[in-house]
Amino acid sequence: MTRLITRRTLIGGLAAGAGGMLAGCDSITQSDAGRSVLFTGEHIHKALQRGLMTRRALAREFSPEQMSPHFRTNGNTNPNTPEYEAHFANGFADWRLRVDGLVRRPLAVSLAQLQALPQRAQITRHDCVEGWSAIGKWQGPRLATLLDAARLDPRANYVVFHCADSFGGTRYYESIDLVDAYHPQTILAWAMNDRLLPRGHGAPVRLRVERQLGYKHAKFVMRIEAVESLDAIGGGRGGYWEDAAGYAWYAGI
Ligand SMILES: Nc1nc2c(c(=O)[nH]1)N[C@H]1C(S)=C(S)[C@@H](COP(=O)(O)O)O[C@H]1N2
Ligand SMILES: [Mo]
Repeated sequence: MTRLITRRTLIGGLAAGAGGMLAGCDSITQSDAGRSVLFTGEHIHKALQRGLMTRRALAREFSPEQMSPHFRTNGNTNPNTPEYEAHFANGFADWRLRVDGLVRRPLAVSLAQLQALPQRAQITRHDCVEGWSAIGKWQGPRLATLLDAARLDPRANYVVFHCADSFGGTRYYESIDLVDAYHPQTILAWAMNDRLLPRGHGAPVRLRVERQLGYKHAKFVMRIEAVESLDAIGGGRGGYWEDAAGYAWYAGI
């Protein structure tokens, strides 16, 4: 698959560009060719910086009065497995969110621990590719907090979400790069509209990645895996709908 720019390569690229510009500046600017090379370098530098700034921009947040009176569910609304039912029946007391893959300290996090981490709440608009939107309030810890606690390996480029539900025997999965993983509004929501996340919306925890379309917001997240490449995940396109229906991996809005 096409490898989109990740935080590491982008920052590496910017640093290399800046170093190149400083070194040997005087001799290069003597010639017209040198000036155009410099100009091009600066141009690329600015374009990269602009791209990164765009990716880091916040999604619009709304006021409580703007919240949708009804927020519909979509896709799977219940994993329908005995394991999930058992977890649901006892309020996910024995459930653990695993954080593993390219991390130095794999984690198994309880719902109570997720609730005890520093929280972020946001009222945002969810846009589904099928043509509906709804405004809701989401609360949970930032994904960044968990990835830092797990000590993400520098080789990691993507974060994969493994879910409890399936379509025709294939578990739902999604992935994002590190720019989105560390975006301030990217949270693991265990609360919606000031209540525990309902089953249909992905209990006990679902991803909110506010700069992207609805199908990226994985529900029923059981495991978070840090990987270097998406090639070995499912069909290699980084997500259930990406593999099954050719949806775009980067679904920016
Ligand atoms: N695990 C899982 N996550 C999922 C889906 C799904 O079927 N299974 N559907 C996606 C789609 S297409 C949308 S629009 C949203 C719907 O979220 P909602 O049910 O809270 O409205 O979840 C996304 N995440
Ligand atoms: Mo969707």
